[in-house]
Amino acid sequence: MEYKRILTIQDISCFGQCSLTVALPILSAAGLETVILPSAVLSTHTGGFKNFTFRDLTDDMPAIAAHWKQENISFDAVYTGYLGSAKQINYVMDIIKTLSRPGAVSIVDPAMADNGRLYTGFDQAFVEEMKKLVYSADIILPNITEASFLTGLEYKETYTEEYIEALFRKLAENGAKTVILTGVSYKPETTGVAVYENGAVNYYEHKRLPVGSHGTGDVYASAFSGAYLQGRSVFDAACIAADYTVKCIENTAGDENHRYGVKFEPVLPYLIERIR
Ligand code: PXL
Repeated sequence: MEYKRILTIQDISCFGQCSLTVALPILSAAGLETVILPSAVLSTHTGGFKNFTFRDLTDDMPAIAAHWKQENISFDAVYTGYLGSAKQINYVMDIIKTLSRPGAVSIVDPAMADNGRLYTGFDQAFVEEMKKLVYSADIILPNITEASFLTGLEYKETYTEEYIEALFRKLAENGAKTVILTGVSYKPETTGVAVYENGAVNYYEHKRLPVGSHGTGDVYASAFSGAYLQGRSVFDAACIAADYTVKCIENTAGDENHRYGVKFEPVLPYLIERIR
């Protein structure tokens, strides 16, 4: 396998098994040299914890990027997740533009919303900036809530294929290239992903576990990025990431004290085996 270097930009939630504490181990396990740029440092993630601390690192970004430029540090891929401020998104776009190697890929998870609502701390101004990053990226991984905020189409909890196709059409009209839409479910017992590539939509359906777990979007996007950068097709990487995420949820289900994240670490050998 080729040794590639990926930069991932997202927050450090010190406790809570999401964002960088998930992305760094998963990308490393995938065999990639993983460079991190923390967008913010929080004591915990914002889903279900009260009184979390939040240090925005927006103002550190230009100097970090300038130093990397001076050192001729560049990347085969940039993968972004939860970002700390609307202003930061311009810096992130500049980093992608100036520090990417020729042929590098940009992967954007617009981690800002779920279940029909924006995460605590985000507003419409943030969504407007996120649109610029999303529509300039090579591959995006929104969930249905994020796709509805990005397109302005109504959020629907139950829907048919027409709604999903309308989301893809609008995303593509606005400039999206390849889209992996997560959490697409037409039946109560299954869920899955819909992959839009070169104008065609393909589905990967798998069982739905009856527990909602935090951080699974980050597990999914990280596993996808690892598999894709190791040469899998977009669709294969989307399937591998889905199977790994299901295994992580299964490995956590039943532990009522562990609802803040998934126990993804013991299942890493499965992911490594699938990627190899
Ligand atoms: O998993 C997405 C995520 C990442 N980082 C922080 C979050 C969330 C989701 O709520 O709060 C800080």
